[in-house]
Amino acid sequence: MPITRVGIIGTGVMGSDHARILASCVAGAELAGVFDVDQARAVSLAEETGARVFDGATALIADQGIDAIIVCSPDATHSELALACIAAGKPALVEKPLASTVAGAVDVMKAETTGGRRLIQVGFTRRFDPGYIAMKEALASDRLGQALFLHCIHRNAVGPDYLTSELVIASSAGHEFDITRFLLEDEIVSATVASPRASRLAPNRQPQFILLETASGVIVDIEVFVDCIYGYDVRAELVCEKGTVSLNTSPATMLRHAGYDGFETPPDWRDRFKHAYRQQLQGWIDAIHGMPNHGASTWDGYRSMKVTEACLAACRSGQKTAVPVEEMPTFYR
Ligand code: ISE
Repeated sequence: MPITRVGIIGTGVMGSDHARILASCVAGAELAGVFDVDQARAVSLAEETGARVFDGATALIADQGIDAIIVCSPDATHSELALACIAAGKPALVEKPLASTVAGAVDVMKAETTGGRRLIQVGFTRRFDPGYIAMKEALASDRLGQALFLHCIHRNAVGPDYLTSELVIASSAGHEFDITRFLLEDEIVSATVASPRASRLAPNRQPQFILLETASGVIVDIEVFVDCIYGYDVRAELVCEKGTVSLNTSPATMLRHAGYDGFETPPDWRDRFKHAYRQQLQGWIDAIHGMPNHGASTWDGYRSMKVTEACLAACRSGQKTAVPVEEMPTFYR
């Protein structure tokens, strides 16, 4: 089996998680290099995993000992690093969002199309979650009839300080935009956003309630609340003509202890989507080795950015904002 030597740019929460998954349970890959602007953080991960420490993202991408790259640096650097990977002709798994603006996503799409090779996979991990996959299969089986509503809830225990109300849309709600497109195989055509008052425990950003319409006429509502305190809670229910299908949020075991009866809510997404993160990395490596790629493409990253920008405009205007539909380029079919 060929071995792909992977380099990771950004060794914070997600970079370290990917590194540990790669080092422990992905076949056909090895973690070969890491870079972080905080060198001490990169060194500590390198000591744990045996990877080499690089002193710059450019050096890591160009190095002959690195075959493929995972980009986990701050969101604002994603598109620039994706462009550098394309220029070097190396596959990259780029954490979501693909870019911080639609223009940035367009640049990546143009470069990839011009290069003539699909090199970028966007880290929309939920596409690898068994729950969402089962929802998609239930809809496709036609037992339920056509979809009418998709209800989504996205709650984090405590969001990081840098997450503003606006960044929450790209960073958190972006997952919901992508999973809507994945589940319904439909495009989002409009967005409206309303916000309640801020929680007194997180006065610097507001929760969001996003209402989307799809081209075929499905209504999608999304609650995004990144400061719910009690844990990581992601839910989805698809309401169709003859029934519904929803994510089962309870884990395999229930706990009864000291007056408590129920299941524990995971602290964050790494635990909740543990299986999906592994499948995503294995799928990415398998695709590099020639298997079909089931991950989100640059086109998917671009369409999510279009919805993000429409939501930002809707926040400012208080109006429903259109997301013009475009035909998917043949290159991405
Ligand atoms: C984070 O980047 C994620 O990917 C999580 O899934 C999401 O819940 C969180 O809000 C984001 O900041």
